Amino acid sequence: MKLFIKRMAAFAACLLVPALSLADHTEPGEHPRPDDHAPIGVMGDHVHKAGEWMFSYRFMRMTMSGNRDGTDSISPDDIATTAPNRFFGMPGQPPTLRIVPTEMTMDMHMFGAMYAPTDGVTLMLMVNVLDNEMDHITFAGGMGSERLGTFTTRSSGFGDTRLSGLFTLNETRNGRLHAILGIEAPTGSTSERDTILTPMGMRPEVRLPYPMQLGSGSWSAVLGLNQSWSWDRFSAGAQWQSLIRLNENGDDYTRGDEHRLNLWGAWRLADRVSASVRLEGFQRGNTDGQDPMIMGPVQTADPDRHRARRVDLGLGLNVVVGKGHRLALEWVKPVYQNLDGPQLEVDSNLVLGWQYAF
Ligand SMILES: [Cu+2]
Repeated sequence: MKLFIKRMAAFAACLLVPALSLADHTEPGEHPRPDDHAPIGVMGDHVHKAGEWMFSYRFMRMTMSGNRDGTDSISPDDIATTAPNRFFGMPGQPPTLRIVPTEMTMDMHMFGAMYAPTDGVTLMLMVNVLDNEMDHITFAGGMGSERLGTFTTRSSGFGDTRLSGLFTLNETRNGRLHAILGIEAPTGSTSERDTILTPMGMRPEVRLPYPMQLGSGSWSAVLGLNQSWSWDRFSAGAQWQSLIRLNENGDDYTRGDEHRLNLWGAWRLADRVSASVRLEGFQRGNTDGQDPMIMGPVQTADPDRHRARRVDLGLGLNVVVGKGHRLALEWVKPVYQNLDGPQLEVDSNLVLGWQYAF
């Protein structure tokens, strides 16, 4: 799978070079506005004209570092000595969390296709390839602050796949409102395994906790509304999008629903370049039910330690590089995080994207 990811990245790079060289062969006025599309971290923000196609590739790297309980930071030593283990009482389970995640990197390669059968309807398909890595500290035995060692778990492969329709509801000279209606299929694995280090010094291979799994295992509905406005040098948008789980998965649990509210503004700095500012409110619920194969003195194995509420600030750039080609970049940083913890907190999210419409 690592090789596959490298090949896809090389493929994307091969596409970027001709895209950039095309930039010199375009007449003024022949290309669309750079801010016709929202900041690259927003999905389903724009529609296409009848018969138009668009292909896109996004690379997203989310970095998580350090832990939080509510809005307060909590150290690994405090977690290991004070945070209760929900599995305590079962054979070999200590009273507190003796394995503490310290960092996580989530790389997502997102491949998208859009097609508009009519002016009022745009169809969108999104396929993800994920590459996750999580670092941990293992504390020795059932109590105390002595550290036994560290270990890293990894998982990679296809995530869940999303098919949605964007339906224009209202269009005025300066604005457009569309509905987002879709379905997410459970194509991502929920049974990834890797080797861990236990507080007793053993190294078994186990099913990884929920945040390291690649998919939700459930079918989900995608619902949303998107309003965009544009004026001469300025544009703005607002979007609500929710992911609602429709059924319990085959491993006896349902991941929490996700809700996002986005507001953005973009300024055209030049004919082909726009800069953007975005605020996103994000909420994810706890996991309902429990996978009987996931158990251990670690916060990630606890279904009641997944809830997150966050406000993120994003700074972005959109560039039109040639006829139909766009490059975009966005850097996103949380300004508020409230977690059912202890839980790893988001440090930053970087999104790079290429889009080609024809
Ligand atoms: Cu598109």
